[in-house]
Amino acid sequence: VSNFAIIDSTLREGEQFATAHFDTQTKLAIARALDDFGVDYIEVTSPAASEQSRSDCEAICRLGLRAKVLAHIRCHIDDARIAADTGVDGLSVVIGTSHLLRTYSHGKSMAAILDQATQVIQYIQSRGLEVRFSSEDSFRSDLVDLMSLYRHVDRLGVNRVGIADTVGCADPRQVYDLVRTLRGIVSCDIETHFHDDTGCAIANAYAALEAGATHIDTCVLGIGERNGITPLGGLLARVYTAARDYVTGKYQLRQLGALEALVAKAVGIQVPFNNYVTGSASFVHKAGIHSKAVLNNPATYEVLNPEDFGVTRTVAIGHRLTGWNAIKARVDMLGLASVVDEAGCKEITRVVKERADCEGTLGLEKVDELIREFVERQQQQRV
Ligand code: HCA
Ligand code: CU
Repeated sequence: VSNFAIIDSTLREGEQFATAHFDTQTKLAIARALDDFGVDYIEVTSPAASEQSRSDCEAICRLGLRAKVLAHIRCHIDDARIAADTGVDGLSVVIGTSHLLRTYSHGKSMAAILDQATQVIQYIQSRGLEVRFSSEDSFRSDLVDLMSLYRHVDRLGVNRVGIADTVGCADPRQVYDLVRTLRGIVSCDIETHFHDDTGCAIANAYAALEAGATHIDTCVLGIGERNGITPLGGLLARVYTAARDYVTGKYQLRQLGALEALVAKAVGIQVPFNNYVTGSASFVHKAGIHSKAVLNNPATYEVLNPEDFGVTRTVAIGHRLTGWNAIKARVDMLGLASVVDEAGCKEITRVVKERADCEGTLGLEKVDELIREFVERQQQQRV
């Protein structure tokens, strides 16, 4: 899993998110932030979608980013012509292949899809651009039809084929099997795209990497159609556990929080409390047993090092599950180690638990106050 490229689709799939509407300045800001973060590709909305989409695509290309810019298009020659003139590095072509989409969406047979794909791919190649060919709803498409289509486009010399779980129905085992099968059929790169309707978007992306996928689609915060796709931060957290040096070496992980804040603001949402890495609760340790161990060695209850991602851990101490080791760490932090011994810490812990039992969780200031009151009482007794 330690050699793959990220195709971030916040400016394409993400634009399909319920509350998204990016103006030009916002698109440019997001594109720059993605580039600074280090994603390999930035995918943008089809320039054929609207006049503004077309000129915004050109503006993004003019930024001269290190990341390659891809325009997402329907498998249609008119869309390809418009997109090829914008200055993008490549085109991501997609067409629905499942029976449902062929019947209720575009109405084309597999033979007609093959013809159309050939025309569009050859046109894009004649323009000297990178080309990816992907099928929508891959997991509900006929396997034999799908594989013969991919074999055909691979022979045409596409740079990548893509598989998409458009409806979020696939599980990691199915993903592994499909990508493995495809790996044996095409020689080009393999891109994958996973929706999160049933909570498998990160696990599926990871399974795809294990099976030989080379490119993964993400969106910042996982935004996209319905409840979105594989989140950029969550995917990197997952891969980090297996290939830390690769992930920390390639991506500016410390910028994740700022990148997410930018996108959250642009679409008018809050970063969820349980968001991977950057959620408000993601590095809060609470139970006394956990706190003690984390204070001794954070690896006991942390599989991600928050410092690598530019976030900090908190050991919550003002509650009834607290422990004296956690209180002692606070005492030390306040520079009171020489005046509060172990017995003192245990006494303060008893008071914190008693207060929390009747008042609920105590803020850090309240805990500090209880520590200082204890110190004062002790000093008075000495006088
Ligand atoms: C879409 C559908 C898509 C395409 C994915 C791809 C999907 O909104 O056009 O191009 O690989 O989920 O199938 O996002
Ligand atoms: Cu999608």
